[in-house]
Amino acid sequence: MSNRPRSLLVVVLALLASVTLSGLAIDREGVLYLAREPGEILLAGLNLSDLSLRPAAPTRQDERELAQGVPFQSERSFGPFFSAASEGPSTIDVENAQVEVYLTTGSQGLMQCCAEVTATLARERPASTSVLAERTIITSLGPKRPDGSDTPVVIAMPVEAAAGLRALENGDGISLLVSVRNRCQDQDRRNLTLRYDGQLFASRVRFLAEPLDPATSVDGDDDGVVNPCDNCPVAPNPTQADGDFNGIGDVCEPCTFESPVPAFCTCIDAVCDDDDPCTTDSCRDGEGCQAELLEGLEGLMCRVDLLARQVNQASPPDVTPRLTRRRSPLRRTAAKAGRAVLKLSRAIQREKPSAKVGRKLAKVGKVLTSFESKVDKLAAKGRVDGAFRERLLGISAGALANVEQIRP
Ligand SMILES: [Ca+2]
Ligand SMILES: [Ca+2]
Ligand SMILES: [Ca+2]
Repeated sequence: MSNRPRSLLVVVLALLASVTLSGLAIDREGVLYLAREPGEILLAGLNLSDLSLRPAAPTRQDERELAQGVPFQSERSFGPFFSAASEGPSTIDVENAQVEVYLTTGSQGLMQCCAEVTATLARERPASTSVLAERTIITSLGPKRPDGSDTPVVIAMPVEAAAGLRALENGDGISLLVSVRNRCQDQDRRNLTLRYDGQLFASRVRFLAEPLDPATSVDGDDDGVVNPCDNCPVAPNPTQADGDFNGIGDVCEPCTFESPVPAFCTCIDAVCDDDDPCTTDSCRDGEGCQAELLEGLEGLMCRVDLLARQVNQASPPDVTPRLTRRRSPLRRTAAKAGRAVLKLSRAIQREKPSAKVGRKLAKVGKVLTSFESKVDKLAAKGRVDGAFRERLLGISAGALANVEQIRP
């Protein structure tokens, strides 16, 4: 007998052995290890392969290396790894799969947050391959660690295939394909190795009834970018948009009053201060920083107080030197407004008749109006700067609006 028919016979025998010995039913939580046992050929669908997925941890170490490396922007795959064919009808009724694979680069090939790893789980049937679950994540890959402390790439994925696709008939199997795209901006080719030995580097697929706790996940916000690579690990942002290129994703950028689009900032750690003491500043999700005007008596007191401070602290070029004197008409009128507001608030506090409150209110209005006309006249003579005039009139207008709100 020549060598060739004998080897064919070995394949056929191994094939029969695998079909009859290794059943497969993922109807509960379970693990399938990536493995390659020499001399053993598996059948799944019409696929013959020595790369297998098996319930028992492999007994020997093995690894696959992509000999040609992965060029920039290209994708290369490990596998598929095939399970043995099922021996009868069963259903994959778990909702979650987690692929854990020990991937490393060559000694110089660190891929810092630029390895796009895709895991694809499929049902293999003689006439068709149906995807059961697929997920891509952005992560880092580095060289093998000399002390063996490598950690696996973990890809958690819901099993979203329709019920019909989850049914395994006699002879169906499962496959896993692991693909890596090189997105590293240095554009260097990367050598990649996938290890699977069942012990230190137990590359495997876990089927889970419940997803793992997101808090312990390597991708806490489940957006496909692992925490150390995510420019906003607390909020899903698969595109990693970062409008101002500061390394903080838009969705993590604390809101400010200057944030151009409130949707692209977050209230977490936001410091909202519009530099106006007469507003209440707060941050609202989806709206960003918001300033609410103080209203009524509270607003009036705040604005008249602010007016006096502005005038008292004014210095050239806002006003001419003469207007910085203590007895300047602006300072006197502002002080008068302050006194009028104080009398008004006392009248309100002491619940004086509304006619009396009305008179105090009218007085405040009159003083404010006269303040405005003084500001206008001084500005016309060039003694008050245009921008400073605007500021003072803005505050006064706010105060007059508060007068209207208080009117009994
Ligand atoms: Ca993430
Ligand atoms: Ca994120
Ligand atoms: Ca940013």
